[in-house]
Amino acid sequence: MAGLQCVIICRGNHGLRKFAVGPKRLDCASHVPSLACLRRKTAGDAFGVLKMAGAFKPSTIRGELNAAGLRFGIVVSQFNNFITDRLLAGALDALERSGATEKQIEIVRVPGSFEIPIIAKKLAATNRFDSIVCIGCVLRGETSHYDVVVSETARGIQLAQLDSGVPLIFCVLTCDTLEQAIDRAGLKGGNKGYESGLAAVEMAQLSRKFSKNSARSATRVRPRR
Ligand code: INI
Repeated sequence: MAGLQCVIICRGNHGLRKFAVGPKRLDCASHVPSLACLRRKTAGDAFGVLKMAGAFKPSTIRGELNAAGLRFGIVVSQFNNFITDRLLAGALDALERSGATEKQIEIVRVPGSFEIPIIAKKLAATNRFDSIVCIGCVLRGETSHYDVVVSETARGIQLAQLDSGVPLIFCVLTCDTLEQAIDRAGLKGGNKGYESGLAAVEMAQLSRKFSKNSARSATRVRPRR
């Protein structure tokens, strides 16, 4: 197993990071360190891995929350605009607080969530954007229409980002009731638009680090020992 490397992908303060393992511990059948494998290895001592994490800190690549020099697209669905306008305001707030100016942002309005993927894909193909926020709100009705719109919107956005290589941020609320949507557009559940704006900055920065043509190569953050 000597020489094998593994990369743990996690976001922010995600607890999984503490379970990161490297070559020294890769002695199970598969060299991909699954949590199940880790649990087996710690044999009932759930804190064994956590204890080890103090001394074992692989380098980590992160996207800074700094929008300077980045360009953002925002595709907003008009359907349920009572909600989507609030999500848009949240996303713009996050971009502005991250240092973006109006000139760095372009907003495109589409009729409904179902139309988001094609426009996001076209925007991505222009090469003008480092990341694109996709904003919509789908509310469950009495028929299966909801399920079709939700699944096709999510599938379309994922396909478009994988095809284009431009990060597309999924800010499409899928709620059973209007109340649930209101909670997530600025009330009890925070504002998902704001979270998406931050994700757009983080993903744009990360994406630049991994882009072949980028002058800035991936700089690793070395943890302090
Ligand atoms: N579009 C939404 O964004 N949210 C909804 O809740 C919704 N419902 O419930 O129908 C919705 N439908 C419209 C759809 O996205 C398309 O715009 C339409 O089907 C035309 O293609």
